[in-house]
Amino acid sequence: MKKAHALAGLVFGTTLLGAGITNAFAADETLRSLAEKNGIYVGAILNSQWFSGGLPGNYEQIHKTQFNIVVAENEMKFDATEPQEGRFNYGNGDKMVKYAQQNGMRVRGHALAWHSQVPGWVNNYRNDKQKLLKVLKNHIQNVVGHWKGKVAEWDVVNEAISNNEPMWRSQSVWYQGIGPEFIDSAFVWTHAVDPDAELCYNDYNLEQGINPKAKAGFLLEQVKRWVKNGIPIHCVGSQTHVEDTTTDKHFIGSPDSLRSLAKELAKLNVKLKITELDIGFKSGINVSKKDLERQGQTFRQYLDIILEEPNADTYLIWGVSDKWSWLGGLNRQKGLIYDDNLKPKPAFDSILVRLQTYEPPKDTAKKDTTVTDTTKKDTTVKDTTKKDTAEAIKLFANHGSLSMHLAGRTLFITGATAKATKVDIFDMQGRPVFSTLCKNGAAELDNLSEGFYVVRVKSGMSNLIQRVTIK
Ligand code: 9MR
Repeated sequence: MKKAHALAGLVFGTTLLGAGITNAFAADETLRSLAEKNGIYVGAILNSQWFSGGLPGNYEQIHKTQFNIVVAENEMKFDATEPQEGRFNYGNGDKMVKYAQQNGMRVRGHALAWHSQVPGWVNNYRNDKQKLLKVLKNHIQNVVGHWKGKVAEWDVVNEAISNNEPMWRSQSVWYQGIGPEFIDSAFVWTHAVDPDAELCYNDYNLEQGINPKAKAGFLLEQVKRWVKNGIPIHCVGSQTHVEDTTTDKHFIGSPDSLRSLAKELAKLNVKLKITELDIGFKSGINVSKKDLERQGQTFRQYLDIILEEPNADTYLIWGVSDKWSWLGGLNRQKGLIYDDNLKPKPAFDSILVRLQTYEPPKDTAKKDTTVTDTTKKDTTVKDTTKKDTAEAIKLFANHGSLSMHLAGRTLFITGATAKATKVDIFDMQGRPVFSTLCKNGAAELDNLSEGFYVVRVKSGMSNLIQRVTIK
């Protein structure tokens, strides 16, 4: 279309505004602003490289713009915080807590009692139950005490169930030396130090069904027992490290299975959180655009659990960019939502669009993440994130004054700063439908069938997203 036509159309388009565009969304939305609108937390770890300043500047900018919850990849683990007996090292953890406070983010603590990343000196006490009890208690008292009021939730116990059989993980130093009651004790000690913190049991392969032979089925029985016995457990963290498609029966899981776990936990007043999500492909295979779109749909299906289940509030991804991901060690690749160059992948779009299009059922109130008391009368959890959030978003979202108007099937764009403006159309599930470059202020949407869509217009650093009705 020639420029003169585009301008004429713009006036026309403006007069028709309202016929096509549903003003359901504000411009310049991020995962973070939309997460807050939906009353949930959406986050990603800070990769270990961040702590030593080894990441490009846009990594941090993306992180604080898009996410409202953070966890350290390795820096709050036992070996990092108590490398030598009784000598605590909080440097890296403090750095992350400061970053979170400055950017109005919630902090997750990971992890207190875990069989892995335990320093050698602990293993020396493998056969001394009394000493191991003292070691674990002292660790919890110091670490949780140090970050009391700053770390909003803890993975108190991580991966205590064996991988494929429904039983305790017998190789754990804590299990071997103390017995399964190390779990009960760890929760009680943590709660005693910080009664306001939300306390989780965290594990993987929990998306594989809740029958007694599956890991989640075994866990569910334990959670019932803990709740009955008054053990202060408030949440189950499902790590959700899954493979895009797999034929290995040990790894076949589904969002539906995880949803059924959420529903069972709701009966016990316990939350479900997705804490370490990645959806990898096998290493070495060629990953096509179609594969990445399917991956996006799986990300969206797991997000639906968090949006729709009243006792689910957190969607945390185990990394930002495929370039810095632990997945290679598992023979998987490309499991995150930004590519190696920190460009958003189709999975990012699926999540963004789903956060925009989700409408809670009419009779349900918006989720309130400020109230997280789920089990005990005395465990109300304070929310430390909300107040700075709006400010942080304003600070870091660098957007222009783009606007769009739809007239019939022509989309008119004003305020674009870059030479070419990219227009992406998604369906209401976040599936990409159509993309085009708009060079003269207008784009034709002739090929779309009637219905609701989400349009994203990108011009340089500016980003505008709106829902449209094509008639
Ligand atoms: O991403 C972490 C990686 O850098 C470490 O080398 C690894 C060591 O165990 O731990 C990774 O994080 C794990 C998390 O702490 C617990 N769940 C599984 C995660 C991926 O292995």
